[in-house]
Amino acid sequence: MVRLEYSVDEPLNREPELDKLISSFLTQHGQAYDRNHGPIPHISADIHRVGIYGLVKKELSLSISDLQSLPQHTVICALQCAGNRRHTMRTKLKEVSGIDWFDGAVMNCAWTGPLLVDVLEKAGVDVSEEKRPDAHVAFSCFQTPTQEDEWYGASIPLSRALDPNASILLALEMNGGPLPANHGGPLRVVTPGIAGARSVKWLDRISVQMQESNNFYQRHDYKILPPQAETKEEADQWWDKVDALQDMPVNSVIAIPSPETTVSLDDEGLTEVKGYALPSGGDGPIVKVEVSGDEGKTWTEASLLKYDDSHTMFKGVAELKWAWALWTAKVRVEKGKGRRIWSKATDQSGNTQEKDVEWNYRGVAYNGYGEVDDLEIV
Ligand SMILES: Nc1nc2c(c(=O)[nH]1)N[C@H]1C(S)=C(S)[C@@H](COP(=O)(O)O)O[C@H]1N2
Ligand SMILES: [Mo]
Repeated sequence: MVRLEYSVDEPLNREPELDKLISSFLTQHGQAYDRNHGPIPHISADIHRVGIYGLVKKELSLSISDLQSLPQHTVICALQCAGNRRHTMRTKLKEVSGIDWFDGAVMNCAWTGPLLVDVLEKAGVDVSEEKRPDAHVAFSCFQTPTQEDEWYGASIPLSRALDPNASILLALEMNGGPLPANHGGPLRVVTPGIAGARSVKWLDRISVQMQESNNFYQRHDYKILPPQAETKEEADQWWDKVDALQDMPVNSVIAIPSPETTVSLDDEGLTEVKGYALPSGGDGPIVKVEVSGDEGKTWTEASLLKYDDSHTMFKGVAELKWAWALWTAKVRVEKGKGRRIWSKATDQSGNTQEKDVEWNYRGVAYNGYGEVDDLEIV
């Protein structure tokens, strides 16, 4: 029997303090958020296998050592819950349904394992060219029941899964060590640029199929419903009509200073602001972050911290297009109470944040300006 930690009733969901989160480019285990829809299974890597099924020429059952013997790739990418920043949507716009995430439901890690596309090619995708645009790759974990279903599952379009530039991994390692149980060990999917919900942990099965995963979390959650869906009953009319959320939007967050604190200006009348920024889907990296201490009248360009990988075990191995950018800026803010600072990120493809975004019932994909409120500037 697999040992379980936590329960369906009280799964482990937590996020780190923002100042700790941005203190290193690679998020260490222990500083990363946890998001679970059920208990955490502790699975032995010696006996775990993943099955590749569905529309493939040859079904496969691969052990962890089979996966280790395929070419290994390391990808540095952000993994973010679609509900990150939900608290801001809830407080600035109106009440939403879901865990009250602040701005810390994101981690930036180096993930290592075989590419999904290599494993799919090993099995041989058996879908005709004309059907490929409508096909999906579903990921399933049958280890434990979840709050809303008997299992956990998600899917992504087959076209994305087969794109060698999508860098989708079957991750066996996190930051150079074995994947910890709470982050999906011994095997999870990592879908760079795509909502964390699709990065299925404790992966049991990969299936090529013509329908999306029929798991609750693919079909009835993690979607940006239109604003007229205001109640659970109204939302129920919309789940089937709206596409599943895949790519996450460009975003930025201010980690320092903290809200409701007193901030003193330096000799030049400036204060230091720090945070992180995330590109939209595959449109990274982040190329610019701007910060305003006067509610958008003027903007100061932040410095993006350069990640020096020369002393790390990941030297030169990973491109940074999927990673977050850590940034720092000095901005002018008028002395007084109730001051606020904003941040605005732009990625390589020119996607940039707007001040406000439209409300949605589940409060997912919030990406209005990064904001820290209620500062007292002295
Ligand atoms: N099997 C399984 N995989 C899962 C989940 C889950 O509850 N069960 N949660 C998903 C969600 S919603 C997110 S945001 C990420 C969280 O990954 P983490 O717990 O490593 O932070 O895992 C995803 N994969
Ligand atoms: Mo999530």
